[in-house]
Amino acid sequence: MTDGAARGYSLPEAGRSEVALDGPTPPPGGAPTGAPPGSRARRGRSSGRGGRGAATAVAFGPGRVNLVGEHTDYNDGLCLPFAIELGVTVRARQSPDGLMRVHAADIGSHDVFPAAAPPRAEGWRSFARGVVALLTQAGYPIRPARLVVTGRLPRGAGLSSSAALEVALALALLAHSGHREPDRRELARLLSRVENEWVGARTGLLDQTASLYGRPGHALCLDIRALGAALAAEGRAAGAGQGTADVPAADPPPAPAARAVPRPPGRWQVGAGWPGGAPGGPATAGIEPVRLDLGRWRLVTVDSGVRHAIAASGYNTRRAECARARELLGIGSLREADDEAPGRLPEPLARRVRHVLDENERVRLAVAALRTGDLLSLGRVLDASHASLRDLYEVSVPEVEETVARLRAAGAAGARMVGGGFGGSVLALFPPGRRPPAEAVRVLPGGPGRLLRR
Ligand code: GAF
Repeated sequence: MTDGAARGYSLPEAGRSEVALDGPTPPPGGAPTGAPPGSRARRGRSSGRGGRGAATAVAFGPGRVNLVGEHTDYNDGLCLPFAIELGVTVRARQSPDGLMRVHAADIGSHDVFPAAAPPRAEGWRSFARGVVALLTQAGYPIRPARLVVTGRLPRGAGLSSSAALEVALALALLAHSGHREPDRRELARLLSRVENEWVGARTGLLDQTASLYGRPGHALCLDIRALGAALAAEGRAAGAGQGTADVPAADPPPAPAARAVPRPPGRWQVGAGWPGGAPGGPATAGIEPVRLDLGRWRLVTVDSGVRHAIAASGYNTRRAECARARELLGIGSLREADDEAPGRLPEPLARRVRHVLDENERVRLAVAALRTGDLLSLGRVLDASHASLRDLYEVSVPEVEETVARLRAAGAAGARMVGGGFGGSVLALFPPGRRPPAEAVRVLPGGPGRLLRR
């Protein structure tokens, strides 16, 4: 990682110094594994305004893989991510001199800033500064701390090292400062604002929600509109999902030829909440765990080798295009767009909206495929999503295409780019008997961001 990296936090040498705390094993005394994040059982011990902080607080934030549902989160749509077992760990201890001191252990990089008023910075430094500033603003003043960051997630590889870092930072800092953990949906929003306001990437809620709500053995069907509506109904946040506050529309790029992606048939209702009666009550509306039972099949990721820095990539342009499409359609979010909406828009906006509509549908199809154990269909959904991201949303690059082709040639039943695009990793689903390439990394659904020690 360079100091100038716009987004995609990582510790490139972490593979050589993997921290024992990274991983799926819940710590002794950690949050009870049966309770969903955000439920009472998971909340911290001290008061919401800060009590006696922990002398040392250690927290883990997982990265994520998104099975399908790309570029739908900021359009109030559906996504199907899972938290992975790899992530970032942050250790917070008392600062000797009243300043925040951050040490990114594996890259030997440091930062020092006043906790009460962090100044702006570039690159990786903007994450810790932004988390401290926004937590303080939200009524969680942060005690000066010495922070050590370690981890194993590759930067810019589409596995959301940024959200992993933000989650680990927030959980460690809250515990160290003696604060009870806020509602995790609100925490996800706050951390997403770190990206928007401090890093310059107009990202949505997908990554932070996946990292905060991961559940071993499960993917999470996120309905961003339902999440926002539940928060609004509880008086916790204004508006519905993330599609309403946007950047101004950018000049649309020239339109290459569109390639139609077959619209998947059928509908499937999501939003039933946690199985067994939503133990977290309304706290879990819009977040539905879906068993990821792969049997002898394997999900792997392969890094395309192209780093993607979201703030600098076309991501913000895509988001602006969606905002413009909404404006032209006279709707508050693309979730309200009907099937004919693309026909009422100029290119490339029509293609962008077509992708969003189809991608929401693909999330429904993927959930249905997982429920029925139809992994061949899941593979086809991955392929269709990739084609749409390449041809309609236009966020692929040649190296990603080569990686997809290589994985398919190796026998993958489906392969697609993951994350914001313009580089990063490719996710592939391999049936039994087919061997992924040597550099492939198996990804398994792990638990949520959590305190490892306090
Ligand atoms: C990135 C963003 F951070 C997410 O909010 C999401 O939009 C994703 O790209 C694309 O689905 O990971």
